[in-house]
Amino acid sequence: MEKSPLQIARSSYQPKLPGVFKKDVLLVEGEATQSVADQEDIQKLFPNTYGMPLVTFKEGERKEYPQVNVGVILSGGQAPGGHNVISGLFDGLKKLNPNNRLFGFLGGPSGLVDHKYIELTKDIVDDYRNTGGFDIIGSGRTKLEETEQFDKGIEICQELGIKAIVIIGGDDSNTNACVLAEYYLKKKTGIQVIGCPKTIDGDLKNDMIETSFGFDTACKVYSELIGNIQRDANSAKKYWHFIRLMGRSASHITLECALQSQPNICIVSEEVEAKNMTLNDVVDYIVKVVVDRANHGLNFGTVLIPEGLIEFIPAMKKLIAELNDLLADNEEFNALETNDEKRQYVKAKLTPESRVVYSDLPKGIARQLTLDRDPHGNVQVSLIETEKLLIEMAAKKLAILKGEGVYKGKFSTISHFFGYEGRCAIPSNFDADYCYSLGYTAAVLISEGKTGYMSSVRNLTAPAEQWIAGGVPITMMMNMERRNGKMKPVIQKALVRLDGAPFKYYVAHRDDWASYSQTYIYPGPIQYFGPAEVCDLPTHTLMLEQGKMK
Ligand code: FBP
Repeated sequence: MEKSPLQIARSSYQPKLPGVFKKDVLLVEGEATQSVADQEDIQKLFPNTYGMPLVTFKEGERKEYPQVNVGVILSGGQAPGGHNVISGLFDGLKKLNPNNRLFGFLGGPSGLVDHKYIELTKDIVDDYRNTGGFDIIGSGRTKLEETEQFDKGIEICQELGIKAIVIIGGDDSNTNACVLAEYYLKKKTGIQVIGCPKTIDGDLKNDMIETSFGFDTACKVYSELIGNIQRDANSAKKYWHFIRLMGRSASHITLECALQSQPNICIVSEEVEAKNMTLNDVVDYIVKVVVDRANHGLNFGTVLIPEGLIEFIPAMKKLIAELNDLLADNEEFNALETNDEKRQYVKAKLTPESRVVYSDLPKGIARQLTLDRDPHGNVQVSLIETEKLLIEMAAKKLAILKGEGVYKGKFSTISHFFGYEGRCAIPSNFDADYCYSLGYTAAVLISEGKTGYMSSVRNLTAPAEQWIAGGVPITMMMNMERRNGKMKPVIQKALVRLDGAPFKYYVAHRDDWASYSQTYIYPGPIQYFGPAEVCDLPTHTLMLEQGKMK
């Protein structure tokens, strides 16, 4: 494998671990837990893994851990740091018992079902330390939900002597991890399942999981790009840049990038929903800022748009929910050949309210809403070009205002979508350390016989030495939600909280950022070598949430 000079230098970076792992550890059980909501339903569905205690570690005596073979799966979209979870897991397993072995299932959860795997040896792991991407074993979005799939998993685990599986994934994949853990306990297979919180989206978080890995690096990459665009905009003074950012539903990425770069406009989907705003209201806000700036001679600016926006506009949300139910396994619809036939079919089946909304959308956007769902039943929002829709609508309104003499500026636009650019970036120091710690913690949880837990590392705005490692029962994060037309137990998604410090900080500053005063920040590229205050900083979101930024 050919390597860049940075990759060579970076491969010798030794990620930091929570201080407790410098010594031998003792597992400490805390209080029994319950699910965030729908306790009765979740307990019924998970009789063996419900209510387990939180666990942490403290210094203990040296113990002999029995030899274990472990399998690891990377699941869902790439997020910077996945390779470090694997290297932390590998090093943790070897430290606890040098005869421990690690197998990687190839191409995501399907590797477990189809029995595709490799043994991850030191040579292989060493090649991927501190690198971005999931290419060490590949990833995939196969949903593990059928008992036949679980049974195929048992077969391969028995063949390879695997005693535990680590699933590195987002909320849906960790929901699957929990279902798998429950099934393996029920069947007394002795196979443990541990989850690790991954997703650039930042929406897998709660009191025990302060952030998902990859969020830090991805936001830093996008913020660098936004900063560069802002500097260009401020130099040329001729374009409005509409920048859509990944993040599926929650607006954490968009908000974090706004905190880092201070754009003129940032739309937060959760606020749009809470204020019951229509698409027109969102466009009116954009138009107001464009006109104000134009009145001060500034015909340029930046607008950040979360990719999930469309799903948060109440009327659109209702439409999408109807489409989700209508299109789930709908062979009749799938058999239709032309876009026009599909459009007519959908229109005939929608409620009158949603039919109006659907019919009013530009055809391209309406079609994007009926494209294939992902295996978890979600609309693939990354395919919906909301930034172009907003540009089109804003341009129309501005033309009217121009006709009325209210607006005299120029509205030249450029659209961008940042998502894939950041998902495989070389992990920042924060993600490199956090991921390595998550993997290492997973190894200890396995050796301590735990199953149905998510690896947890907390106190993340303190130096790594003071991070708190432990495990959280996955059932604790669950509630019941409607998916593919049925009620299902799933990990509750963490949306941007409007009473949270990051959003409040944004609200306190947004008028200033929107105005003619120059407030752009240019964050620059991630730094891997240099002073800690430049290289090791966590996200603004975490710092604001933990009172480390005012
Ligand atoms: P995960 O939830 O699996 O981490 O994926 C996140 C994400 O990057 C979203 O931000 C985006 O909407 C989606 O994946 C894109 O999916 P795909 O990789 O299948 O194009």
